[in-house]
Amino acid sequence: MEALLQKIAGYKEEVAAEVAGTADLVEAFRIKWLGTKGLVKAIMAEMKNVPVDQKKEFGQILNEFKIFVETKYETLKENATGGAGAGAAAIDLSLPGDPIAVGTRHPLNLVRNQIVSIFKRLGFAVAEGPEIEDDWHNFGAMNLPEDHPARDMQDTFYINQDPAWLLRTHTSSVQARVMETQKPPIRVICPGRVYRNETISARAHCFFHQVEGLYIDENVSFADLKQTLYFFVQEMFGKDVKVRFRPSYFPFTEPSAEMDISCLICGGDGCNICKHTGWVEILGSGMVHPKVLQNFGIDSNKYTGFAFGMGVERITQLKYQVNDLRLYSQNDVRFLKQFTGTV
Ligand code: 2U9
Repeated sequence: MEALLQKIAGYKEEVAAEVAGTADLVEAFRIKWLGTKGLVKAIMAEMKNVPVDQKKEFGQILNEFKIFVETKYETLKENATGGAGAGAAAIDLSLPGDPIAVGTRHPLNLVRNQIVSIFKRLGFAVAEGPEIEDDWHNFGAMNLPEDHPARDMQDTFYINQDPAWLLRTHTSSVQARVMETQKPPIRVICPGRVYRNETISARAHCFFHQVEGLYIDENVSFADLKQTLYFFVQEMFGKDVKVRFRPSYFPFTEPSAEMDISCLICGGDGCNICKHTGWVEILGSGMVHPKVLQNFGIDSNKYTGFAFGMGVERITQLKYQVNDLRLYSQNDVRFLKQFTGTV
Protein backbone atom coordinates (compact mmCIF):
# COMPACT_ATOMS: atom_id res chain seq x y z
CA MET A 1 0.00 0.00 0.00
CA GLU A 2 3.01 2.32 0.66
CA ALA A 3 3.90 2.32 -3.05
CA LEU A 4 0.30 3.16 -3.98
CA LEU A 5 0.20 6.06 -1.53
CA GLN A 6 3.41 7.46 -3.03
CA LYS A 7 1.92 7.13 -6.50
CA ILE A 8 -1.20 9.08 -5.43
CA ALA A 9 0.96 11.80 -3.82
CA GLY A 10 2.89 12.15 -7.11
CA TYR A 11 -0.36 12.29 -9.10
CA LYS A 12 -1.68 14.98 -6.77
CA GLU A 13 1.37 17.17 -7.36
CA GLU A 14 1.00 16.72 -11.10
CA VAL A 15 -2.73 17.61 -11.06
CA ALA A 16 -2.16 20.64 -8.79
CA ALA A 17 0.50 22.00 -11.16
CA GLU A 18 -1.77 21.71 -14.23
CA VAL A 19 -2.64 25.07 -15.81
CA ALA A 20 -4.27 23.89 -19.06
CA GLY A 21 -5.45 27.23 -20.45
CA THR A 22 -7.35 26.50 -23.64
CA ALA A 23 -10.50 24.37 -23.88
CA ASP A 24 -8.53 21.77 -25.90
CA LEU A 25 -5.99 21.34 -23.14
CA VAL A 26 -8.75 21.05 -20.52
CA GLU A 27 -10.34 18.26 -22.52
CA ALA A 28 -6.96 16.52 -22.76
CA PHE A 29 -6.73 16.77 -18.97
CA ARG A 30 -10.17 15.19 -18.59
CA ILE A 31 -9.28 12.28 -20.83
CA LYS A 32 -5.92 11.68 -19.13
CA TRP A 33 -7.29 11.71 -15.57
CA LEU A 34 -11.05 11.14 -15.64
CA GLY A 35 -11.60 9.26 -18.91
CA THR A 36 -12.68 5.57 -19.03
CA LYS A 37 -9.03 4.64 -19.56
CA GLY A 38 -7.80 7.47 -17.34
CA LEU A 39 -5.38 7.37 -14.42
CA VAL A 40 -8.08 7.77 -11.74
CA LYS A 41 -9.90 4.65 -12.98
CA ALA A 42 -6.57 2.79 -13.19
CA ILE A 43 -5.56 3.55 -9.63
CA MET A 44 -9.03 2.64 -8.38
CA ALA A 45 -8.55 -0.76 -9.97
CA GLU A 46 -5.61 -1.28 -7.58
CA MET A 47 -8.15 -1.65 -4.76
CA LYS A 48 -8.34 -5.38 -5.39
CA ASN A 49 -4.66 -5.80 -4.40
CA VAL A 50 -5.03 -3.96 -1.08
CA PRO A 51 -5.22 -6.19 2.06
CA VAL A 52 -8.73 -6.44 3.50
CA ASP A 53 -7.90 -4.66 6.77
CA GLN A 54 -6.59 -1.62 4.84
CA LYS A 55 -9.35 -1.44 2.22
CA LYS A 56 -11.47 1.06 4.19
CA GLU A 57 -8.60 3.51 4.74
CA PHE A 58 -7.36 3.20 1.14
CA GLY A 59 -10.89 3.60 -0.22
CA GLN A 60 -11.18 6.95 1.58
CA ILE A 61 -7.84 8.16 0.18
CA LEU A 62 -8.91 7.13 -3.32
CA ASN A 63 -12.23 8.97 -3.00
CA GLU A 64 -10.52 12.15 -1.82
CA PHE A 65 -8.11 11.92 -4.75
CA LYS A 66 -10.97 11.49 -7.23
CA ILE A 67 -12.77 14.57 -5.82
CA PHE A 68 -9.50 16.50 -5.96
CA VAL A 69 -9.08 15.73 -9.68
CA GLU A 70 -12.75 16.49 -10.44
CA THR A 71 -12.57 19.84 -8.63
CA LYS A 72 -9.41 20.74 -10.53
CA TYR A 73 -11.14 19.83 -13.80
CA GLU A 74 -14.09 22.14 -12.97
CA THR A 75 -11.70 25.00 -12.18
CA LEU A 76 -9.73 24.51 -15.39
CA LYS A 77 -12.98 24.44 -17.36
CA GLU A 78 -14.13 27.72 -15.84
CA ASN A 79 -10.81 29.41 -16.56
CA ALA A 80 -10.43 28.07 -20.08
CA THR A 81 -10.00 30.68 -22.80
CA GLY A 82 -11.17 30.24 -26.39
CA GLY A 83 -10.04 27.14 -28.27
CA ALA A 84 -12.12 24.94 -30.53
CA GLY A 85 -12.75 22.10 -28.10
CA ALA A 86 -16.02 21.14 -26.42
CA GLY A 87 -17.21 23.66 -23.84
CA ALA A 88 -14.80 26.39 -24.92
CA ALA A 89 -15.64 29.78 -23.39
CA ALA A 90 -16.35 31.77 -26.53
CA ILE A 91 -14.62 35.15 -26.54
CA ASP A 92 -15.34 37.64 -29.29
CA LEU A 93 -11.98 39.26 -29.91
CA SER A 94 -13.54 41.85 -32.21
CA LEU A 95 -15.46 43.53 -29.35
CA PRO A 96 -14.10 46.93 -28.21
CA GLY A 97 -12.14 46.80 -24.93
CA ASP A 98 -13.01 48.58 -21.67
CA PRO A 99 -12.20 52.27 -21.98
CA ILE A 100 -9.10 53.34 -20.01
CA ALA A 101 -9.74 56.69 -18.34
CA VAL A 102 -7.04 59.25 -19.08
CA GLY A 103 -5.91 60.95 -15.89
CA THR A 104 -4.96 64.54 -15.28
CA ARG A 105 -1.83 65.95 -13.75
CA HIS A 106 -1.89 66.28 -9.97
CA PRO A 107 -2.37 69.94 -8.98
CA LEU A 108 0.80 69.83 -6.86
CA ASN A 109 2.83 68.61 -9.84
CA LEU A 110 1.26 71.26 -12.09
CA VAL A 111 2.20 74.05 -9.69
CA ARG A 112 5.63 72.59 -8.95
CA ASN A 113 6.33 72.50 -12.68
CA GLN A 114 5.20 76.12 -13.03
CA ILE A 115 7.48 77.22 -10.18
CA VAL A 116 10.42 75.29 -11.65
CA SER A 117 9.86 76.69 -15.13
CA ILE A 118 9.79 80.30 -13.84
CA PHE A 119 13.10 79.91 -12.00
CA LYS A 120 14.65 78.02 -14.92
CA ARG A 121 14.03 81.10 -17.05
CA LEU A 122 16.13 83.06 -14.54
CA GLY A 123 19.01 80.63 -14.96
CA PHE A 124 18.39 78.34 -11.97
CA ALA A 125 19.33 74.68 -12.38
CA VAL A 126 17.25 71.94 -10.76
CA ALA A 127 18.80 69.66 -8.12
CA GLU A 128 17.33 66.66 -6.31
CA GLY A 129 18.55 64.61 -3.35
CA PRO A 130 17.65 61.78 -0.95
CA GLU A 131 14.54 61.89 1.27
CA ILE A 132 16.34 59.89 3.98
CA GLU A 133 19.08 62.16 5.27
CA ASP A 134 21.76 62.32 7.93
CA ASP A 135 21.74 64.89 10.72
CA TRP A 136 24.55 66.94 9.19
CA HIS A 137 22.94 67.65 5.81
CA ASN A 138 19.49 68.33 7.28
CA PHE A 139 20.47 70.25 10.43
CA GLY A 140 24.17 70.66 11.25
CA ALA A 141 25.24 72.23 7.97
CA MET A 142 22.22 74.54 8.09
CA ASN A 143 23.48 76.17 11.30
CA LEU A 144 21.20 74.06 13.51
CA PRO A 145 23.56 72.37 16.02
CA GLU A 146 22.22 69.57 18.22
CA ASP A 147 20.98 71.71 21.11
CA HIS A 148 19.55 74.47 18.91
CA PRO A 149 15.99 75.36 19.99
CA ALA A 150 15.00 75.95 16.36
CA ARG A 151 15.18 72.16 15.79
CA ASP A 152 11.92 72.00 17.75
CA MET A 153 10.31 74.11 15.01
CA GLN A 154 10.47 71.07 12.74
CA ASP A 155 9.24 67.87 14.43
CA THR A 156 11.40 65.22 12.87
CA PHE A 157 10.79 61.56 11.94
CA TYR A 158 13.87 59.55 12.91
CA ILE A 159 14.58 56.10 11.43
CA ASN A 160 13.94 53.48 14.17
CA GLN A 161 16.81 51.15 13.30
CA ASP A 162 19.33 53.99 13.36
CA PRO A 163 18.30 57.47 14.57
CA ALA A 164 21.44 58.91 12.94
CA TRP A 165 19.16 58.90 9.87
CA LEU A 166 15.97 60.92 9.48
CA LEU A 167 13.36 61.94 6.92
CA ARG A 168 14.43 65.35 5.64
CA THR A 169 12.39 68.19 7.12
CA HIS A 170 13.26 70.57 4.28
CA THR A 171 15.01 70.38 0.92
CA SER A 172 17.84 72.58 2.24
CA SER A 173 19.74 69.28 2.58
CA VAL A 174 19.82 69.14 -1.23
CA GLN A 175 21.38 72.62 -1.42
CA ALA A 176 23.88 71.44 1.20
CA ARG A 177 24.85 68.55 -1.08
CA VAL A 178 25.17 70.93 -4.05
CA MET A 179 27.48 73.21 -2.03
CA GLU A 180 29.55 70.16 -1.09
CA THR A 181 30.25 69.29 -4.70
CA GLN A 182 30.10 72.61 -6.61
CA LYS A 183 31.91 75.91 -6.34
CA PRO A 184 30.19 79.33 -6.69
CA PRO A 185 28.55 80.66 -8.71
CA ILE A 186 25.71 78.38 -7.61
CA ARG A 187 22.13 78.92 -8.74
CA VAL A 188 19.81 76.00 -7.96
CA ILE A 189 16.24 75.24 -7.05
CA CYS A 190 15.38 72.07 -5.17
CA PRO A 191 11.84 70.72 -5.47
CA GLY A 192 10.90 67.71 -3.34
CA ARG A 193 8.87 66.03 -0.65
CA VAL A 194 9.68 66.75 2.99
CA TYR A 195 8.41 65.19 6.22
CA ARG A 196 7.35 66.58 9.58
CA ASN A 197 5.78 64.74 12.50
CA GLU A 198 2.48 66.60 12.67
CA THR A 199 -1.03 65.44 13.39
CA ILE A 200 -2.95 65.27 10.13
CA SER A 201 -5.68 67.90 9.75
CA ALA A 202 -7.03 70.34 7.16
CA ARG A 203 -4.01 72.57 7.82
CA ALA A 204 -1.19 70.11 8.50
CA HIS A 205 0.09 66.81 7.10
CA CYS A 206 3.02 64.55 7.94
CA PHE A 207 4.56 65.38 4.56
CA PHE A 208 4.41 68.25 2.13
CA HIS A 209 6.29 69.54 -0.91
CA GLN A 210 8.79 72.34 -1.07
CA VAL A 211 10.69 74.28 -3.63
CA GLU A 212 13.78 75.90 -2.14
CA GLY A 213 16.24 78.10 -4.00
CA LEU A 214 19.85 79.16 -3.52
CA TYR A 215 21.96 81.72 -5.36
CA ILE A 216 25.60 82.24 -4.34
CA ASP A 217 28.04 84.48 -6.19
CA GLU A 218 30.11 87.62 -5.68
CA ASN A 219 28.00 90.73 -4.98
CA VAL A 220 24.64 88.98 -4.52
CA SER A 221 22.52 91.41 -2.51
CA PHE A 222 19.16 91.62 -0.76
CA ALA A 223 18.00 93.70 -3.74
CA ASP A 224 18.65 90.66 -5.97
CA LEU A 225 16.58 88.53 -3.60
CA LYS A 226 13.68 90.99 -3.68
CA GLN A 227 13.66 91.40 -7.44
CA THR A 228 13.94 87.66 -8.09
CA LEU A 229 11.04 86.82 -5.80
CA TYR A 230 8.98 89.75 -7.13
CA PHE A 231 9.48 88.41 -10.66
CA PHE A 232 8.40 84.96 -9.48
CA VAL A 233 5.18 86.32 -7.94
CA GLN A 234 4.29 88.31 -11.06
CA GLU A 235 4.79 85.27 -13.28
CA MET A 236 2.89 82.97 -10.93
CA PHE A 237 -0.03 85.15 -9.85
CA GLY A 238 -0.18 88.00 -12.39
CA LYS A 239 1.15 91.52 -12.77
CA ASP A 240 -1.42 93.19 -10.51
CA VAL A 241 -0.35 91.34 -7.37
CA LYS A 242 1.50 93.44 -4.79
CA VAL A 243 4.23 92.10 -2.49
CA ARG A 244 5.63 93.02 0.89
CA PHE A 245 8.53 91.68 2.98
CA ARG A 246 8.34 91.26 6.77
CA PRO A 247 11.45 90.70 8.92
CA SER A 248 11.66 87.12 10.20
CA TYR A 249 14.11 84.61 11.67
CA PHE A 250 15.63 81.43 10.23
CA PRO A 251 18.86 79.91 11.57
CA PHE A 252 20.26 79.47 8.03
CA THR A 253 19.69 83.04 6.80
CA GLU A 254 20.57 86.48 8.16
CA PRO A 255 18.80 88.80 7.67
CA SER A 256 15.61 86.81 7.02
CA ALA A 257 12.27 87.89 5.63
CA GLU A 258 8.87 86.43 4.91
CA MET A 259 7.09 87.51 1.77
CA ASP A 260 3.39 88.28 1.54
CA ILE A 261 1.27 88.92 -1.54
CA SER A 262 -1.89 90.97 -1.72
CA CYS A 263 -4.90 88.68 -1.20
CA LEU A 264 -6.02 87.11 -4.48
CA ILE A 265 -9.57 86.69 -3.23
CA CYS A 266 -10.42 90.20 -2.10
CA GLY A 267 -7.66 92.09 -3.92
CA GLY A 268 -6.41 93.49 -0.60
CA ASP A 269 -9.71 94.82 0.78
CA GLY A 270 -9.90 92.15 3.52
CA CYS A 271 -11.71 88.78 3.64
CA ASN A 272 -11.72 85.46 5.54
CA ILE A 273 -8.81 84.02 3.53
CA CYS A 274 -6.46 86.88 4.46
CA LYS A 275 -7.99 87.21 7.92
CA HIS A 276 -9.01 90.76 6.99
CA THR A 277 -5.40 91.94 6.62
CA GLY A 278 -5.39 92.11 2.80
CA TRP A 279 -2.15 90.06 2.75
CA VAL A 280 -1.28 86.33 2.62
CA GLU A 281 2.13 84.80 3.37
CA ILE A 282 3.68 82.77 0.55
CA LEU A 283 7.34 82.10 1.33
CA GLY A 284 10.38 82.60 3.54
CA SER A 285 13.74 83.96 2.42
CA GLY A 286 16.98 85.61 3.47
CA MET A 287 20.69 86.12 2.87
CA VAL A 288 22.60 82.86 3.43
CA HIS A 289 24.12 82.88 6.93
CA PRO A 290 27.96 83.28 6.75
CA LYS A 291 28.30 80.18 8.97
CA VAL A 292 26.46 78.06 6.37
CA LEU A 293 28.86 79.27 3.66
CA GLN A 294 31.86 78.54 5.90
CA ASN A 295 30.55 75.02 6.60
CA PHE A 296 31.23 74.30 2.93
CA GLY A 297 34.56 76.12 2.71
CA ILE A 298 33.05 79.08 0.83
CA ASP A 299 34.76 82.37 1.67
CA SER A 300 31.98 84.49 3.18
CA ASN A 301 34.03 87.67 2.67
CA LYS A 302 34.15 87.08 -1.06
CA TYR A 303 30.79 85.43 -1.67
CA THR A 304 27.25 86.21 -0.56
CA GLY A 305 24.00 84.51 -1.43
CA PHE A 306 20.29 84.48 -0.97
CA ALA A 307 17.96 81.57 -0.32
CA PHE A 308 14.23 81.04 -0.19
CA GLY A 309 11.76 78.29 0.54
CA MET A 310 8.10 77.80 -0.26
CA GLY A 311 5.47 75.12 0.28
CA VAL A 312 3.95 73.88 -3.00
CA GLU A 313 0.68 73.04 -1.17
CA ARG A 314 0.48 76.65 0.02
CA ILE A 315 1.05 78.12 -3.45
CA THR A 316 -1.49 75.68 -4.93
CA GLN A 317 -4.00 76.56 -2.22
CA LEU A 318 -3.73 80.24 -3.14
CA LYS A 319 -3.81 79.62 -6.89
CA TYR A 320 -6.74 77.18 -6.88
CA GLN A 321 -8.47 77.99 -3.56
CA VAL A 322 -7.94 74.50 -2.13
CA ASN A 323 -9.03 74.80 1.49
CA ASP A 324 -8.15 71.37 2.88
CA LEU A 325 -4.63 69.89 2.69
CA ARG A 326 -5.95 66.33 2.91
CA LEU A 327 -7.52 66.64 -0.56
CA TYR A 328 -4.04 66.52 -2.10
CA SER A 329 -3.40 62.95 -0.96
CA GLN A 330 -6.86 61.34 -0.94
CA ASN A 331 -6.78 60.46 -4.66
CA ASP A 332 -10.45 61.39 -5.10
CA VAL A 333 -10.95 61.76 -8.87
CA ARG A 334 -13.74 64.30 -8.32
CA PHE A 335 -11.05 66.59 -6.89
CA LEU A 336 -8.19 65.60 -9.20
CA LYS A 337 -10.09 65.90 -12.50
CA GLN A 338 -10.66 69.61 -11.91
CA PHE A 339 -7.02 70.29 -12.79
CA THR A 340 -5.75 70.01 -16.30
CA GLY A 341 -2.79 71.39 -18.13
CA THR A 342 0.49 70.34 -19.59
CA VAL A 343 3.07 72.51 -17.80
C1 2U9 B 1 20.99 76.89 2.25
C2 2U9 B 1 20.93 78.09 2.93
C3 2U9 B 1 19.72 78.62 3.22
C4 2U9 B 1 16.17 78.14 2.61
C5 2U9 B 1 15.07 78.95 3.22
C6 2U9 B 1 13.11 79.47 4.11
C7 2U9 B 1 13.76 80.65 4.25
C8 2U9 B 1 11.73 79.25 4.54
C9 2U9 B 1 9.87 77.78 4.67
C10 2U9 B 1 8.81 78.34 3.83
C11 2U9 B 1 7.57 77.59 4.02
C12 2U9 B 1 9.74 76.34 4.62
O1 2U9 B 1 7.89 75.23 3.24
S1 2U9 B 1 8.06 76.01 4.36
O2 2U9 B 1 7.54 75.56 5.59
N1 2U9 B 1 11.20 78.11 4.24
O3 2U9 B 1 11.12 80.08 5.15
N2 2U9 B 1 13.88 78.50 3.51
S2 2U9 B 1 15.30 80.53 3.64
O4 2U9 B 1 17.38 78.58 3.14
C13 2U9 B 1 18.56 78.00 2.83
C14 2U9 B 1 18.60 76.81 2.16
C15 2U9 B 1 19.84 76.25 1.86
C16 2U9 B 1 22.31 76.27 1.93
